[in-house]
Amino acid sequence: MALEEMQFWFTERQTRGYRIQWRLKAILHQEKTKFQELAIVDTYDFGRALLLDGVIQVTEKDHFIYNEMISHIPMSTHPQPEYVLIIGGGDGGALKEILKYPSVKRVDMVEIDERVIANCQKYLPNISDQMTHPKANIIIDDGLSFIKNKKDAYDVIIVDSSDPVGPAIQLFERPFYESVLQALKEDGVMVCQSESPFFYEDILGDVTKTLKHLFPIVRTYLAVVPTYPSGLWSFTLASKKWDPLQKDISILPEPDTKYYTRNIYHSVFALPRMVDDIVSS
Ligand code: SPD
Repeated sequence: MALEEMQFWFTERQTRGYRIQWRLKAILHQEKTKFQELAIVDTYDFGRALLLDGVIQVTEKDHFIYNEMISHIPMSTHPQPEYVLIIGGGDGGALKEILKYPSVKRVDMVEIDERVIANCQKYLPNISDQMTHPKANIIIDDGLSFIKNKKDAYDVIIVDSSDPVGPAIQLFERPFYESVLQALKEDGVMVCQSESPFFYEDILGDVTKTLKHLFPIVRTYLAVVPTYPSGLWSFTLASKKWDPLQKDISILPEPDTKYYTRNIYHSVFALPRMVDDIVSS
């Protein structure tokens, strides 16, 4: 047997015809939780990674790109974000970014699977280390049932979900977005991850259409996340009052980040034609 074949590879299925392979140093932990298959693996090129149902969610090497982009764009769009809700986000990466804003008084983070939190705290401490911050309020609950009872409660809501399969399906559907609308204050801003425009244009298109029915301002932006399929990743921001395209970037804060800067704040909304076609149709 050739040496290459004896090595230890994990295959992540993306579509019926496309898979990504990761060479692993070790599987550090594996369990079936109440909601999903969870694993923490140690990869050769991306460090440790969290997998849910066989899909990479976050890696030590590039987590900062996704977490900064899902957090700083909406946080900088709102002039004074004080009360923030994260739905999902059990690795704690988005929470860590949000806590960089001195205006924040409390961050509620609602994660359905307590095992995600426990394992990220144990195996990915560099990402999850702010979960014990005094302003962080960690709630183990289903995102949809939690948000249904909220009204005019949040300045910013971040939907940091896994792909729309398994427990995250409902976070891509209209009843959930209606509850988000109701839970936001009168000038609130929400953002969700809306998948790869390259592989999942139907998801990005559907999310955009649904949010345009509910919010006066809907903007798509992009980032390059190497560990997600195609690398090109979309986020959809919906706002009741503040339009990121009208923002004066000279007044934006410049938080301590590795990817986000206030100079890219506007540029990420400039869409390639193939993406613009998806969200304009
Ligand atoms: N294909 C994987 C996309 C995962 C996006 N969300 C990850 C959430 C990590 N907090």
